[in-house]
Amino acid sequence: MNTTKIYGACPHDCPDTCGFITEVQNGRAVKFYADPDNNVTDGWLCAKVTPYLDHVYHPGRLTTPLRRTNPKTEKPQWQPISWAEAITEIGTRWKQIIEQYGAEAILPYSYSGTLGMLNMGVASGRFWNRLGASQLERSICGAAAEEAVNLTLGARRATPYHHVLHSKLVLIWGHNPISTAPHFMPFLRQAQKNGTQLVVIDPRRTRTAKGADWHIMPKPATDGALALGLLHVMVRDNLHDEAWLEAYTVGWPELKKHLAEYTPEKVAEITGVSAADLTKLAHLYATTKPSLLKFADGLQRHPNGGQTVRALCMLPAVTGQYGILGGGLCYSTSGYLQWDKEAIYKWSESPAPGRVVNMNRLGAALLGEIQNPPIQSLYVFGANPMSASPNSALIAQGLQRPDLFTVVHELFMTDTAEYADIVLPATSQLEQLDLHKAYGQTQLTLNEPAIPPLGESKSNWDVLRLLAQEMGFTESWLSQTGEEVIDEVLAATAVKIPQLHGLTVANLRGKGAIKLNYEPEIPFSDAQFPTPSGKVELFSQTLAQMGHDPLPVYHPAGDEGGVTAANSAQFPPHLALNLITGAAHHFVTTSFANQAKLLQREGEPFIEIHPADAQARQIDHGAWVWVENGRGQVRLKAVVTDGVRPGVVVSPKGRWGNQGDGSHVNWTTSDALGDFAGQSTYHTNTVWLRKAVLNAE
Ligand SMILES: Nc1nc2c(c(=O)[nH]1)N[C@H]1C(S)=C(S)[C@@H](COP(=O)(O)OP(=O)(O)OC[C@H]3O[C@@H](n4cnc5c(=O)[nH]c(N)nc54)[C@H](O)[C@@H]3O)O[C@H]1N2
Ligand SMILES: Nc1nc2c(c(=O)[nH]1)N[C@H]1C(S)=C(S)[C@@H](COP(=O)(O)OP(=O)(O)OC[C@H]3O[C@@H](n4cnc5c(=O)[nH]c(N)nc54)[C@H](O)[C@@H]3O)O[C@H]1N2
Ligand code: SF4
Ligand SMILES: [Mo]
Repeated sequence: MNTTKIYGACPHDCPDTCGFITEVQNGRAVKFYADPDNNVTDGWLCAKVTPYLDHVYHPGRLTTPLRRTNPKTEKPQWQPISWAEAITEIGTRWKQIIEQYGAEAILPYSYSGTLGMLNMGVASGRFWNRLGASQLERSICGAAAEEAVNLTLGARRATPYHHVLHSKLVLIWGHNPISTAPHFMPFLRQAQKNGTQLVVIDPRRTRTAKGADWHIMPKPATDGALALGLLHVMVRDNLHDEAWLEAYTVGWPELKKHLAEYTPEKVAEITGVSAADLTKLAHLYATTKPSLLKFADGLQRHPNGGQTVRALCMLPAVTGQYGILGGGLCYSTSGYLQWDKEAIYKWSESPAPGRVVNMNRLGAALLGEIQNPPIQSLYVFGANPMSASPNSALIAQGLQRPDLFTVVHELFMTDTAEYADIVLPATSQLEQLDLHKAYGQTQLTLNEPAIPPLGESKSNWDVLRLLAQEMGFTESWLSQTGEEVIDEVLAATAVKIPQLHGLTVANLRGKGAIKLNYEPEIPFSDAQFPTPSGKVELFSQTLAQMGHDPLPVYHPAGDEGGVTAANSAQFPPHLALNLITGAAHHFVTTSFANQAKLLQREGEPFIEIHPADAQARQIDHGAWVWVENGRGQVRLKAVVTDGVRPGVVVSPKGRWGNQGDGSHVNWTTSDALGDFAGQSTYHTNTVWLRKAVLNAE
């Protein structure tokens, strides 16, 4: 039988952006595996994506548009409808809403279901801008860190994974790459075999921490103080690189003065890390060169996350480690290639930008925080806010509004889709064209459709083209094919990034990933920092102008936990715990948490609790517990372990309520915003635990 091999790219929210190959016979994918020639993927895919055909051919795939036939307060009932009916109905409702309230009453809500340039980037820009819809502040993930790194270094550039082979010390800070950036690990393990030391800083003994030489467990959200304490010791003990600081930074005198207050004793009190350990780590980091600092976004999902990341970025500067092979910072490569904004968004041909709605405040926004006009329609694609966004109870309440017209474009009947008026079936990555850059490496990978769309499913871009036509928009950039869009964006971006010159969909076909080489390969080894001063900004005038402290400061993070006078007896302060809900090993946020084999491997929804905390609440290992606060509750199975620090409990994100008993960890998480960029603050989450009666309540 005829077999074709099609190259693709993993679209999920992961820095690795692996290349893969699908073998197709008679329009059906029969084999799926890593591209052996891709130097990041290196012949293997992670546990989540290896069984991808189970995802693509999952029996729960949506195959036709659906219209809801009962109230949104009830279990949904659906009637299959044609695409023509669905599009007409959406267009009719939107025209009425625009006439009565204006286009800002429509809110598109998308995030990282796919990271493709076409189906995420262009699909969340062009059509919505032309419509004049509300703008979504996309701050659920790493907005504060991005801003902190950009303001300090001028751009997000990162050492290639393999440079860790040159590091003598690796400091992984609030990051769990075994689960979240798996292709970094073989390089790290090789380095460790060659003698590189690994220090992990995380309140949880993660899979990554288990392989460390030294695991430090600070109190959550105190890392800013920890970093400032390390810097204090370095300066006190004259381990800093004065010459480097003078040549390549601004604000060193101010920072030096500011560090005086972060004494080891005070920092020990704040962080729970002893003064002796703090001093030891400061000496280790400052004297073992090159040393690589690696963090991602989990660390900064706290109210003080922006300033925390600022403080961390000072470490390589104070020790003169930026620009050194095997040293510096490995955060994100996103700054190397930014698509031409006009080609993506078409602002110059659209009405003035609509008002901005912070995605972390979805529930509150739907319930009246956003007025003039109120949100009357929500269009969700590539996101699952009922499971992934914070404070689920409020989102559920908002989505139940009878006057809200909700459209959800999805592959599956997610918790969010269950609140839709209209559900539209989406293609999977094997059925759609897209182009992928990465945030952990610098390859560019074309994803070619390997198989025809399942059922009547359509890609994000194809649906938006239909909607543009329905709304009467005649601009050619709203009717272009995916291939035409990608070619246009490539050509427009090549003007500034010559590495893209001449690239088109046609000539990327059949090639897999191509590596884009940026100069210099060691980030900042040319000592060019694209900040306003051209230097590392220890002191940031820009931050001062934005009303922030221009020096990295530590402020304690707090969460009222929704505790009110009415329920305060139920939630006594001395029994409060901080719940951290980081990445699950077998899901990407909520993607894959409906796949039987992966669910089985992840096990029952659990919460890790320290033996002392378990004992104080009479919770036995394996018991079901209610985890609750004033926002909501979730039932989880207790895992009693010293793998979390006392006072901290851990339960991974990602579960769907409709696969279990209705709730999940985000029923407890806070929708308060962080210090920078409207950042989410999931991990500052005060909860209380109590035994669930008879293990079955
Ligand atoms: N398997 C898998 N991979 C993923 C994802 C997934 O869901 N599953 N999600 C993807 C996405 S969307 C992202 S943004 C990245 C995130 O990548 P990471 O940042 O590596 O992942 P997280 O688990 O969110 O957070 C990392 C660690 O931060 C720790 N942490 C939380 N608060 C603090 C703190 O105050 N101090 C310190 N020191 N540590 C703290 C947590 O315990 C956790 O172990 O991963 C991506 N990759
Ligand atoms: N408690 C807690 N919650 C968190 C976090 C945390 O650390 N703790 N992390 C947050 C972070 S870092 C992130 S990035 C967010 C991610 O939040 P979301 O972007 O909402 O991510 P997912 O939950 O993976 O939902 C993506 C959805 O898009 C769908 N999808 C995939 N591909 C396509 C497509 O091509 N078209 C369409 N129409 N749909 C598609 C998938 O089926 C899936 O249901 O979650 C956040 N949620
Ligand atoms: S989720 Fe990450 S590691 Fe897994 S296949 Fe996709 S890009 Fe690779
Ligand atoms: Mo994320």
